[in-house]
Amino acid sequence: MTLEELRQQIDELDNQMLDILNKRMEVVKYVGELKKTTQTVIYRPEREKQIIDRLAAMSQGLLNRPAIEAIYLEIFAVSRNLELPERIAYLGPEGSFTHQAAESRFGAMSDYLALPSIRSVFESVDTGRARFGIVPIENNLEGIVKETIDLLNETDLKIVSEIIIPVHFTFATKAEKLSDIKKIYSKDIAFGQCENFLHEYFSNKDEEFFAQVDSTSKAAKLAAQQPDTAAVCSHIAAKLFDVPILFENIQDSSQNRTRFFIIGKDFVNQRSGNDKTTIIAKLPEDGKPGTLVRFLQEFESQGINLVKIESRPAKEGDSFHFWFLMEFDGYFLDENVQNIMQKHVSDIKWLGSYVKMM
Ligand code: PRE
Repeated sequence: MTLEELRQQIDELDNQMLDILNKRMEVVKYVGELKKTTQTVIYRPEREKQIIDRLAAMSQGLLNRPAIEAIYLEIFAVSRNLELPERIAYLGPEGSFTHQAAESRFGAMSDYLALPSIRSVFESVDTGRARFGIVPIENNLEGIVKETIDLLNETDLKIVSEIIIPVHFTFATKAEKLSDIKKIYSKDIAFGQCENFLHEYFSNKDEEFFAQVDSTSKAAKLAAQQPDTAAVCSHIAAKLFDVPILFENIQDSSQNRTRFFIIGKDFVNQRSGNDKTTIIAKLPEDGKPGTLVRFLQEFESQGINLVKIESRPAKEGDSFHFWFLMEFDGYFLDENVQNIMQKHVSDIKWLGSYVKMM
């Protein structure tokens, strides 16, 4: 077959696809109208995951799960915008990993708001300036993001969903040769996570050669303005600021992943059957040893799989009081989860139950 003939086939298939997509959007519009009359929330992460799971399982062609996911997340983003345009706030600047996480879930079409701090993302959702906010919660090498946990404690916002993305760093520069580079910009954490690469190529450089800036996207912006410098930054930042990528995946560990929360106001997910719940527990300080152990044992006796526990200082008074962020498998209305939540009504703050992404 000739290229012309193959392209003709593609055109015919595209016509059919457009027709089907338009039909899908007609149905989505009705869903939107129905939701408006019943005042139901537009974004349903558990339903989106269910659709992707089903299609990935039945796909018999060349499209694998990541490909299906990439295509469908864009379709869902268009659908949601058709139902009701919703603004998404994220911890900026543009090109940050949080931006990458936001785009991975809300697609290229959404209305985004890049904000300078985690607190400002919480505030924008709380005041209704944005419907959802994206904030980092933990990195598997660096640990928990304390500011996010503290704000979940302080505010009444809920966790809508989690996003887990692999953290890949790139080395981007406008310089022709490595020997032309006078300075490398990046964030402290990024330098730390790419030590082996930097040591291999730039071991003879002094400390000033490695210039710390606030974010990896700022690093990319500076490297775009100064051709004799380089940036250790995200792929999305290098692309955004048009800095040629010289090396991809320069991080020490290929297991490097960051988990983000999508936060929302007055949001309750429906049960998906594969859920995780996050709570804050403030146990009464009765001075007797074993309060925490007894609390944890209740999870075991209810058959609940506890997956995370992080302690945070209560910052009250002058003694060492702590509260805990805890995560476990299950939905908040499951009977065994309710057994614990009812018993500890005044000790537990429920932060959300949402579909598990890993
Ligand atoms: C739809 C769109 C947005 C939701 O996040 C989930 C699914 C879709 O496009 O399939 C439709 C819809 O609004 C819904 O099923 O509730």
